[in-house]
Amino acid sequence: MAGEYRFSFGPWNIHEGADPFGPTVRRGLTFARKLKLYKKLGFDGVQFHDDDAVPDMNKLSPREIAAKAKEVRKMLRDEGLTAEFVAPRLWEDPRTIDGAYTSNDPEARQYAKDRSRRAIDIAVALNTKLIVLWLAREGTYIREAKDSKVAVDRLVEAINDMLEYNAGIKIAIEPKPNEPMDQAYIPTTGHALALGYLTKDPKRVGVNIETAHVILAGLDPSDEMGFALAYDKLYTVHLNDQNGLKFDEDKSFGSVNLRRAFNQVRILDRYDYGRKGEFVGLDVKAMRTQKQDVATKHLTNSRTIFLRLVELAGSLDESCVEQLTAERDYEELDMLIINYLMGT
Ligand code: 3MF
Ligand code: MG
Repeated sequence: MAGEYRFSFGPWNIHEGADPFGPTVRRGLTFARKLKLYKKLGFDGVQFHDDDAVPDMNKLSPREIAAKAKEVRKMLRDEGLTAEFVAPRLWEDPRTIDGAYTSNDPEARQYAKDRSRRAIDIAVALNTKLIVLWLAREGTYIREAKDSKVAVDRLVEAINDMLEYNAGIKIAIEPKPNEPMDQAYIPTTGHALALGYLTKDPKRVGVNIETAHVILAGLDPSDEMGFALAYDKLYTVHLNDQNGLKFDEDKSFGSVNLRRAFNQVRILDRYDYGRKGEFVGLDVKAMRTQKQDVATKHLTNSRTIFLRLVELAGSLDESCVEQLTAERDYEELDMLIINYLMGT
């Protein structure tokens, strides 16, 4: 299926380079300027946080929010772009310092539910059915601060509220084991899918698997993808790369471990990921050292590496793989793959 893939990224992937220890190092681009870059860079889909589409949405009424989002839909149409998903940004508000859906404060939980409904309104206006939930602050810094059983009940309650609010939406949970929290409640694909099965409509709850988040959990991204594919629950992906157990790096796809990237592409391609309209989503950041006029290379590089790996996955001598597998000569299989990726 090489060449049939459609790619997406979020406007936050073109960024100014601030990190926790230093200020911005590049000029910011307006959302409209960013949109103009998508097609040029080879991308058809736009991932949204709710307030990427409608800035300052907490100051607006539901009707005003929907009207603003419709303007964005027109901007997308003018550029020939599609909205892939909308994610409620629940982690920046003073009310959600100690969690949104799992906060100990009932007012904070209510805010999170209301804000999620507004994110759904925005998705409707942008003509997408997919909602992504990155559960950023749903966890703890210390174990005693929350009750982990109650936290899961509350997550189910919040997801049910969204599923009931709109019967057409699908929810992709984006698991991550830590950061910003010390321990997150939904750290892996298995947790996310199991959570989905506690809701009123498990048919509509799946996952967004991000490479770096899986690595932070000490797991293998292609195996996590296989797990979700077996459940028919891989609604989208956030491809990137990660150099070991540290903060979430969002490096270009395949830039740290080419073989690990190859195996992700191989499983996606083998099971026709994308055929039901799924996007190949990226969640990558340019290095802080990158200068202004070349600060989109992380996007084009990731896309190029993905497509190149699709070709490689497609022309791997599978009969050789099968034979070595049957013989259980995994040392030789190891060498076959390494030679293949080295182009020798
Ligand atoms: C954090 C992330 C997030 C989510 C995004 C969409 C800022 O580690 O990966 O990116 O992907 O909020 O859900
Ligand atoms: Mg992500």
